[in-house]
Amino acid sequence: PQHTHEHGVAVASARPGVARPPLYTVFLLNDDFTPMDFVVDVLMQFFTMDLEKATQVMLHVHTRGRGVCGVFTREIAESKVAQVNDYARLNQHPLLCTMEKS
Ligand code: TYC
Repeated sequence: PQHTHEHGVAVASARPGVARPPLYTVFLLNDDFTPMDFVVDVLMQFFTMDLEKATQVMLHVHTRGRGVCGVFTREIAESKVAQVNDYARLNQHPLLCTMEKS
């Protein structure tokens, strides 16, 4: 298939028939109750962001309503969504994590 070179140039794959899997974007949704530091912790723990990036994404979600946590294959995205929502509920916060096909 088409393959994207590291410099963004589209090149022909050396392995025809090897398809890239569909990708899914994982989002966090804003709410009025989940503490900001809990959201930052979630972004650092489940999406391997550093403190600065996690704070940036949390503030984006807080002001814009939702924000991107990352882009993954379906199984990984489903696992991230389930883990984050379970962890939020365990801590009695209404924080919601969702996914959409990219
Ligand atoms: N709006 C929340 C507050 O003011 C913070 C927050 C940010 C909640 C991001 C959820 O995904 C979220 N405490």
